[in-house]
Parts: sequence; C-alpha cells; structure tokens
Amino acid sequence: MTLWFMTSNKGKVAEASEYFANHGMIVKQFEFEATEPQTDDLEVVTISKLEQAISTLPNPDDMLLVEDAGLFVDALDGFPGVYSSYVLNTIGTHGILKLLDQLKSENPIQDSKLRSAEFRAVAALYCKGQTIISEGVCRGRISHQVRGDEGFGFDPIFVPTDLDVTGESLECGELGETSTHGKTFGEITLEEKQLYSHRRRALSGIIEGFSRIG
Ligand code: ITT
Repeated sequence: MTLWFMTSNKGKVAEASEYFANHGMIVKQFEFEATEPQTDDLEVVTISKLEQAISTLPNPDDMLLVEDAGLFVDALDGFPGVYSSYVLNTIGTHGILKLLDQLKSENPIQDSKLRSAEFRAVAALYCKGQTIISEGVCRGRISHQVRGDEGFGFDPIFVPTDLDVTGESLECGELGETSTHGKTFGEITLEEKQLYSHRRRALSGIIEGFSRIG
C-alpha cells in the first residue's frame, strides 16, 4: 500500500517510512508547495496543507499524509513553535542555545526546568474520502551544547525525558525504564528516537484511525 507524504523534509520521510514499513505500507515523498496560513495552531496549518494538496494527487484513490511539527520551549512561551522552520534557517540551533543561556541558573534542577521544552507534531491522513487527525508530543529539555550528527533540525539540542514502563514520557529529571542517559536526539539512532518521538506518536494515532475505517 502506498502512502504519499507531502513534505520537503527527507528526515521526516525517513522516520515515517521506518514506522509505516512495520505496518506494511510504503511511504513516498510528495513535493507540493502549499501556502501556510498565518496561525499559531499546528492543526490548522496541517489541515490547510492537506486540503490544498488533495486535488493534486496522482490518483484520487491514493492516501495522502501531511504532518507538521515544531519545537516549543516553555521558558520562551512556546517559541519557536509554528515558526520552527524559519528559526532553524535563521538563528539555527546555536541561536536557541544563546537565547536560553540568558536564562541560566546555577542550581542544576532549576536550570533543567528553565530548559524544558517539547516537540509537537500533528499528522493528518486523507484516505478514502476521510481525514484522520492525530497529535503527538515528546517532552524533554534543551541541551547546553549542540551534540550529534544523527537526525535533523533541532535533534542535536533536544534531550527527551525518560519513559515509564508503558512508554509514556516522565517529567524532566524523573528516572524511567527507558532513557537516552542525557544524549540528544542527534546522538541516538533513528530506531531509538522512535521510542520517544512526537512524530511516531502522531503516526500511531493515524494507524489506529486507519484500522477503524478499514
Ligand atoms: P515540511 O513542512 O515541508 O514538512 P519542515 O522541515 O518545514 O518540512 P515541519 O514544519 O514539520 O517540517 O518542522 C518545522 C521545523 O521543526 C523544521 O525546521 C524541522 O527541521 C524541525 N523539526 C520538526 N520535527 C523535528 C524533529 O523530529 N527533530 C528535529 N527537528 C524537527
């Protein structure tokens, strides 16, 4: 079964391909320049992009996936959020570290709280005339240095929180069954990132919705 993933980001395609392959689906990248609406709501952006692209599908029976993500830093009131692409292309990961260094605390627990953040992803799948929407969140913190060459985007500055036995994210500082032991997403493999990933969580919801509509 082929699923078109509308994105310009090859890192996102790699993660979605790995996930959907386990469900017998082949992901193909679909390049389409959608206009992004002016809003701070990821779901509104995702649905708008999906609606703009549906009529351009090679075959009307094909499935189309759109997924929009962003990094939301608590101490910056959720910035860069929906502006994540722009911020990555302008000030970059070093720019985010510089912003957070202004807020540094000598107390390690306080400092870790000041750096708490989350990745959010909203995925929307168009299939058989219906749209399934799902959100995924990954809690974590921003590291003090850029570390690792794996992944893409903000991965080298993001350390996910540990996971409990059921795979749910714990609070910053809590020790769980599964941990990267302080490594950023840039220092772990794609397979390991999937355990924590906001994208994988959003895509799990898509698979659940997909199995309901058969
Ligand atoms: P498309 O909109 O074409 O899909 P994009 O790279 O702009 O590509 P997003 O809007 O979903 O993708 O992501 C916004 C920014 O957040 C972008 O710069 C990404 O590199 C970054 N980002 C998204 N998911 C990420 C992840 O899992 N790890 C690191 N950075 C991520």
